[in-house]
Amino acid sequence: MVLFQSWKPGRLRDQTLFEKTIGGAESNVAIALARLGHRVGWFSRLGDDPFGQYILQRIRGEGVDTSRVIIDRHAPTGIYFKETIGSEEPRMYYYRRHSAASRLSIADLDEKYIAGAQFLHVSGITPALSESARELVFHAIDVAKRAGTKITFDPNIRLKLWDIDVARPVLLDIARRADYVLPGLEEARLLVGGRPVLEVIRRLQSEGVSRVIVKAGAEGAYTMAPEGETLVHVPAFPFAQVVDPTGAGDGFAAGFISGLLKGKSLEEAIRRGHMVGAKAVAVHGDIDGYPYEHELEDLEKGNVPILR
Ligand code: KDG
Repeated sequence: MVLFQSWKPGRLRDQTLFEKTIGGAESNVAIALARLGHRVGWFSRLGDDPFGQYILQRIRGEGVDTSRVIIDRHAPTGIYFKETIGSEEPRMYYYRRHSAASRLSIADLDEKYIAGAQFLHVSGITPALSESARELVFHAIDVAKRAGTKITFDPNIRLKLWDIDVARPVLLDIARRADYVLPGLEEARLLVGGRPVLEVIRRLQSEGVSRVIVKAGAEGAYTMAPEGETLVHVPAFPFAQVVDPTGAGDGFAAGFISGLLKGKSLEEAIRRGHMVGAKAVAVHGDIDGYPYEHELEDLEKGNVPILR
């Protein structure tokens, strides 16, 4: 989607100036992975309009393969506005009903493309867009599973798009099929209930979800081996200030996938996820903070940047 965000905090209704940029969970992950030096593709449907052209240019400009993107002449590109009031979590206002992306369907999938990938990243947003988009997500997962492509899944629960009672069975169904499930703690609680992290993870496991990595913001992340007893805690990477938390979870997913692609252990991959997430929250915008590989390496080594 095209994202309109204002630099001045305050109610959306009082804003007069907006910056035009882009956002969207899956494209955020793709961009962050491309910056880390990985070969990555993203696909969707975009309207045959200036916003669609803009999104394509931006994502392509990041080095993401957009060759499977479909330009839809019959529906517009989705847009959204971000409202930031003080230190509250930003609020999103979506204009995406009947958008080109909501018309995604099984016929749009290049199965060989998915089968040729090492990872397929799925968000819980696309299945919320329409029945046909939901079918596409399940089909892509089936193709990936048959091909041995690993699946990462971030539930990205968006209650503005669907009711939790409708969302829950769909998201749990996807989670059961995924190799790595990356919910925020509150999202995991929405899915299965429970309070302490250990209880939440156990509940997800008893739902048939094999590997869960629960993100708990500044506390870090928690995971547990499928048959394990002990909770593994990976502390967050220290960050000075949260300017805008949007896009942090997508950054985490990208850092995590990047770590696995580099053959790192699960804990190291989670740490890499934290580092990308920490960079994301330090600036406005969903994608602006995602680091390049050399910046991440500096961070890992504790190198102090020369400023002047
Ligand atoms: O994870 C960040 C996304 O929420 C944001 O980029 C926009 O995809 C989006 C959504 O639907 O909220």
